Amino acid sequence: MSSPRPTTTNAGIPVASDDHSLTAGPNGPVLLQDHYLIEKNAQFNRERVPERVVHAKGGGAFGFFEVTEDVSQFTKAAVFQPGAKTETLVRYSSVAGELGSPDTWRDPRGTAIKFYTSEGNYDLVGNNTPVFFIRDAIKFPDFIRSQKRRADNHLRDHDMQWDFWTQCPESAHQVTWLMGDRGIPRTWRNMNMYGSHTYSWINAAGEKFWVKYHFKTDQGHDFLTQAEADRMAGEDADHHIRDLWTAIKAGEHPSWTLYVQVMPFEDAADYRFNPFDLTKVWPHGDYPLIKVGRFVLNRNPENYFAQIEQAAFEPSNMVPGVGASPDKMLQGRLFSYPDAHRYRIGTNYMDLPVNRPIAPVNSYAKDGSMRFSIDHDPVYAPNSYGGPRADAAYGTDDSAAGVEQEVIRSAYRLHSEDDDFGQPGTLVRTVFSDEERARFVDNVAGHLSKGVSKPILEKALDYWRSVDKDTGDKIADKVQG
Ligand code: HDE
Repeated sequence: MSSPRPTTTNAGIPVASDDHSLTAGPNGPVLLQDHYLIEKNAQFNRERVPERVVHAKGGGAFGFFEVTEDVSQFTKAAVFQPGAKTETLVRYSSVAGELGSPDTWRDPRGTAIKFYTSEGNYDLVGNNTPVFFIRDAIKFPDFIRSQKRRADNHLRDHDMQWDFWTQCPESAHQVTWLMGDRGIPRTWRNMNMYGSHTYSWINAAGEKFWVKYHFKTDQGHDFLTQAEADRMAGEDADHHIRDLWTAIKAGEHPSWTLYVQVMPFEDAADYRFNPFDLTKVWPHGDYPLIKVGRFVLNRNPENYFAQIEQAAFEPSNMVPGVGASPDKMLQGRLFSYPDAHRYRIGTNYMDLPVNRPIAPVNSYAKDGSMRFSIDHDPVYAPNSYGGPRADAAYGTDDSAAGVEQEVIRSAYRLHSEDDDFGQPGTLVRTVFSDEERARFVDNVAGHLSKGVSKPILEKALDYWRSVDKDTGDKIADKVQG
């Protein structure tokens, strides 16, 4: 019986069978002539692209962002103008684990957002915590290697993790978050998203501000205890992917409220903390949260590979009205992400449907492997044939103003209250509840009790006593008792 919709080869040619290869007689050898068999298996061998070197395991969904307030005095970006509604994609991820690793390992969670704006794609590639482990991009490969696997036995190793952390005391703030309740969110719906870095905003009059983004979960914060997470790792390693997918499918659309902290441009020079140091927050008492709008997820991907695995986020995608800052981590990331995508997905990754902007692309890029777009003449600039022209009006957004002129390798200039242990100490003493502090002590002690050598353990106990003497002593009692 003829099929109304026959299977075809990739060239669209109908094929005879998906069950039997072409052989010389029923028991005979397979013929090289069966090019469909070859195409099918060759394609299969090439189904994977390299997994992300960090943030490999994740999931995501589409939705929209709607501006409910008026922040036009701070930025001219179309995506943040009153009433603007923009299509979005978000990808959540854990950091250290590979593609198949359990969603519930203790780890920060990536919260990568793509806004398909009328002025081009705006990517805000953040985490579920407002700070990070290090403050200079040159340490990033070392940091990540200490969190992933050893060279000899291919195992993750707590000794290696604490060795790095204790020698980089700027990690204390993020490690405190990590060992607290936020280290294992119950679901992705139950966590906040942060831009983490300081960015600049530019308004229509050309005035600049420093800004930090906070997306507060409307579902409420919730977490898994270490014991719950350990059990879940065995029962359902895909717990977070499943939760988001199932909620959206059932019509429960999770949402977040976006707030920003805005610092007047001139405040940066003398603020009590270095405002560009990614290991620090700006206390809300100094710079209160200003509401901007609502972020909603309402559509599951149709194809995980095409829309999530091949999604390419890059902090360098900033639209007019948004700019960089002198944060050394952000500066490093402006290079790293497009570089990762060119290697991992291919030169023309921006042509893929999930990465393609809704705004017209008038770039002079052309050719390269797997070019989908049909490029037209003129192929060079400047030209006399009506090709696109760069516009100096957009130049004001580029400067990470505040840059010092001298070319040096140095630590940040310290502001009056800058140190590594002050903010994590405040977090433990005044933000954590008594119950969270008790769980925190258990989490750290549990972590330090697995495979950490004596000298590194001593360093780790000093580290925690520097964060908070009493908490450090309690951790020491648990580990040594
Ligand atoms: Fe990333 N990071 N990162 N990172 N990161 C990647 O990009 C990197 C950092 C974050 O869902 C990689 O496509 C450097 C901070 C998220 O697709 C890579 C530095 C924050 C994701 C990379 C950092 C992040 C990544 C891996 C130090 C939060 C997943 C493959 C300067 C504020 C995005 C890839 C997604 C992914 C580099 C630090 C968040 C290698 C060099 C800080 C959410 O390019």
